[in-house]
Amino acid sequence: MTAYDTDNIFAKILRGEIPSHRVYEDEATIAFMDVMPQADGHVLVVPKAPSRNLLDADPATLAGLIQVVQTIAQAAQEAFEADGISIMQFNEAAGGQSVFHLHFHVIPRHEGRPLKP
Ligand code: DGP
Repeated sequence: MTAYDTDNIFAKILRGEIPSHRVYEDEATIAFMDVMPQADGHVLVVPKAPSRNLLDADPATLAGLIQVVQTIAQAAQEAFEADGISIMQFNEAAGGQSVFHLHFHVIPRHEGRPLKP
């Protein structure tokens, strides 16, 4: 696998070099609004540890991360009165990944409302 690149956009957000609208932070994780939301309330949950994607993440990072994903999903469902929540996660360009720092998408969904392209 390609090595982790410390110049990726989420690494810059984690270092505070570019702004983001943060909605959650703890010692291991941040969550912020996606700049290209596919639906209202689209949040990205990002570990502070430098993993390129799911394939090279350590189990402890993943265990903590998925708990935050659940917390954000519950909050998003309530805040946006969602009928459902989509959790999405992509690995490598061929798998749909465009920012090469591990992240989960948390997207509130409503009946009859498709995702924006
Ligand atoms: P992907 O790697 O395909 O799982 O998606 C990356 C997501 O990151 C995409 O939905 C758009 C979002 N994104 C890209 N650049 C920025 C940025 O500078 N700020 C924020 N908040 N989101 C970004």
